[in-house]
Amino acid sequence: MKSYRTATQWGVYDVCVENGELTSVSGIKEDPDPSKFSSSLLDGVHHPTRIKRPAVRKGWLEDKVSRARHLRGVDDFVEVPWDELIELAADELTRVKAQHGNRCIFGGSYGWASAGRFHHAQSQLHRFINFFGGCTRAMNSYSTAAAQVILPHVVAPWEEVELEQPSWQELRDETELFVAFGGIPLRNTQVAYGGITEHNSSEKVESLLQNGVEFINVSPNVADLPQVNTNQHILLRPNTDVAFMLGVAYILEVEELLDRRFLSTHCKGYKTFARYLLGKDDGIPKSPEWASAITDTVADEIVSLARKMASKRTFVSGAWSLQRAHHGEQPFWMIVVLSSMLGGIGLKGQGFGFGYGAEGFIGSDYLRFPWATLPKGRNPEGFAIPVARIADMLLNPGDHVEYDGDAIEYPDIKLIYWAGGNPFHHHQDLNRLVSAWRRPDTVIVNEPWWSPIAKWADIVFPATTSLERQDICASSHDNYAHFMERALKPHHESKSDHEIFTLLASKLGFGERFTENKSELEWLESIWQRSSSTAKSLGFELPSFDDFCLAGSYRLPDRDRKGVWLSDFRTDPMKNPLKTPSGLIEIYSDKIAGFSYRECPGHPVWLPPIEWLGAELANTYPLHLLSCQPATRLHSQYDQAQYSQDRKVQGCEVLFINPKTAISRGIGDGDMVKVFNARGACLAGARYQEGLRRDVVVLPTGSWFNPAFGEEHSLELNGNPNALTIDIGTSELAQGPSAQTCLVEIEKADEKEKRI
Ligand SMILES: Nc1nc2c(c(=O)[nH]1)N[C@H]1C(S)=C(S)[C@@H](COP(=O)(O)OP(=O)(O)OC[C@H]3O[C@@H](n4cnc5c(=O)[nH]c(N)nc54)[C@H](O)[C@@H]3O)O[C@H]1N2
Ligand SMILES: Nc1nc2c(c(=O)[nH]1)N[C@H]1C(S)=C(S)[C@@H](COP(=O)(O)OP(=O)(O)OC[C@H]3O[C@@H](n4cnc5c(=O)[nH]c(N)nc54)[C@H](O)[C@@H]3O)O[C@H]1N2
Ligand SMILES: [Mo]
Repeated sequence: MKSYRTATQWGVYDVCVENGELTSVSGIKEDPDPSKFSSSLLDGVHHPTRIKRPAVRKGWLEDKVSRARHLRGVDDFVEVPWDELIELAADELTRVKAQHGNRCIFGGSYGWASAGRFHHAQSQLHRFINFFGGCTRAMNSYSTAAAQVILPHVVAPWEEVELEQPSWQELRDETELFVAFGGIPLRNTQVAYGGITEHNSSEKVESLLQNGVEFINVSPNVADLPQVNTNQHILLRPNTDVAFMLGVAYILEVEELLDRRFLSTHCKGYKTFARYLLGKDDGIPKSPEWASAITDTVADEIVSLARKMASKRTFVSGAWSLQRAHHGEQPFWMIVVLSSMLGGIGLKGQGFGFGYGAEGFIGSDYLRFPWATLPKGRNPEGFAIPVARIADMLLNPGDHVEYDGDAIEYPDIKLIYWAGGNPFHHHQDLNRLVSAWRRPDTVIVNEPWWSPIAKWADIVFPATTSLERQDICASSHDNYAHFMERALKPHHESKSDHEIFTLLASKLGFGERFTENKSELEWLESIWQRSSSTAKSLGFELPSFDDFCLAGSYRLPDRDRKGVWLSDFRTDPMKNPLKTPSGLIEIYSDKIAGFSYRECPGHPVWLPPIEWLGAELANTYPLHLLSCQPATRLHSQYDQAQYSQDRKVQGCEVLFINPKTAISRGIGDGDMVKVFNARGACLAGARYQEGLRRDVVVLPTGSWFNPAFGEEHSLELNGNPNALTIDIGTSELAQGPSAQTCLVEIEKADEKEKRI
């Protein structure tokens, strides 16, 4: 038996291996609270769903003209030797490039893949494809697309907000009142992009509670902050946070509880916004009564919360999910405006922040060290679409999409290459994606498992998992770097993404440019060397690469944080302007107003989403579906493993439902239900949950997409919420995903449906 160190995006683990099989997975001593689903590796890595050999879809191989595209997703695969499939893929890439140009290759390949700086699947793909002449890429993330576009206009670049916003320590010591829109769902802090060493978010929230910080959870679900008392929850309708905040802002304005000085010295456009707030032009004062009718909360509670917020050192946070909804730019903009009215921005423990409870690194105060990455070169095409507009692009070549002041023309995609992401997990309205996905001539995918993205491909290269290769885990928001050891032999004939692209690059004549003649270990060493030079320039030394490998882990120096985020700006906004056009907080943005967007005017506004509980459609589909992140896995990864499967109902994802809502439909705890709307339907297993609004149901994401008979508009059998969600952009500004804007109805599933 031998022990190896490995790292995942849900923690660092020591794994034991006996006779080529994993026998145990244990959290390392530095981690006080390892992820609950760490055991997934045990049976997940060598699961029967692993891809053993290169494979090609039958219809694609046999029908050279139409490629039997209508069978993509339901067809059989045949195994083909590596050299043959590499040749087929290289020939197809060459054909598409020659006939249609590189822009007709989509290499967006969004997704989380695995931890490790060298074997990062997208980086490997992008390096390969850049040398090949480039491709159409995707910009921004499903996580925070709307935030990434709105916040730089209003206050600061997203990276700055994410990494510089107040730390848990500061909030613990200085905050009196913490108002959390969307709560602080600790299940999500099990993971962090690129890796996480010390899971300590629950400890941190506990320390705030111990220190007497008062929390208010404004969310449709008490489970988003279960630590606090009943009277500290305000259960509002989903997607109505802006109306709620406007009601609060109205009281601040009319009761003169706002910091007019801060608004005039540090912000631009409050006067215009105040006209809207008071209803000067539209005749609708955004009063607590007005807000109460929209949000279905009590007007008096809005009034008293406003007074309390003005009288205490208040911090306002927003969960990322708030902006993953139609008009998702607005709640984040409004949080900045509300905090500006309170006037505490740049003071200790006050102001605003986002995503406390989104990932484990949020609120940490580690040194933000820019670790070196795999050099990816330049995309000669230099062209990208907003990430969540993929189905639109595939369906409407030649059309234009508005995005942040530009009109982007959709290319006519002929070939998709995906490595390290799963659009049949992450995209909305999967029935629509199915139609779109069948348009290109060819889909090539590198994947370890026969997960949905592999099943929906034509050419499938079996990829290794991180346990089958060596790597460095080092994330710019973690306080450690780890050497990831190779614990297992590659599964059957699988190869790392790097080896796959090396074979392709060699076939296409640029193998040496791609590999620089470096071995895996030499690449790791070069990443370490470049990081060492950066460390030197910042005044500290990394150990030698050999010493690092020997030790297994390296802890970065502590951060010497000077001052509070935005305190310089607060002290002197002229000397220390923000990176916004005016250098001030933009409550009104001339630039955004200049775009003349219907769905994103010049200051934050309440715009009813296309679907919500106040819409007429709620008469037909009376429940708001929230599809939060799963507690039992990372997205769709290791859904096949026992840990995730054991927490399902008859193999279906659990749908959380208020007992009263369930009983009124004759649904018992543990019953199978059908969730449906005009876009689709899926099965799920009902679980009663007190403390959830009666008109809201929650179905976590990540069940492997499994439409009955693989057909469009059929019943999805595993409980994937994206069979139901809507595929529209947040607005013309950011074009982010609107997953949280979705009405449905549910009924008890009949016996026939359960048997499919
Ligand atoms: N309804 C709804 N939908 C959502 C969301 C929501 O809130 N609601 N959230 C959205 C968000 S925030 C996100 S970030 C996305 C996440 O969506 P994704 O990041 O696309 O989901 P993952 O399941 O992590 O996909 C990773 C894929 O990479 C594969 N993989 C792992 N390691 C390797 C490797 O080394 N090489 C290769 N080639 N492949 C590998 C895995 O098997 C898996 O298929 O989902 C989005 N979708
Ligand atoms: N275990 C685990 N953790 C994860 C992930 C995972 O797959 N598994 N994925 C990671 C990723 S990629 C991301 S981007 C983050 C996402 O982090 P978040 O976006 O914060 O996560 P969600 O779970 O989608 O939503 C958090 C809560 O917001 C509430 N909410 C939803 N809509 C509304 C609304 O309109 N108003 C209000 N007030 N509240 C609302 C829901 O009740 C939900 O529980 O999570 C990360 N963490
Ligand atoms: Mo995300």
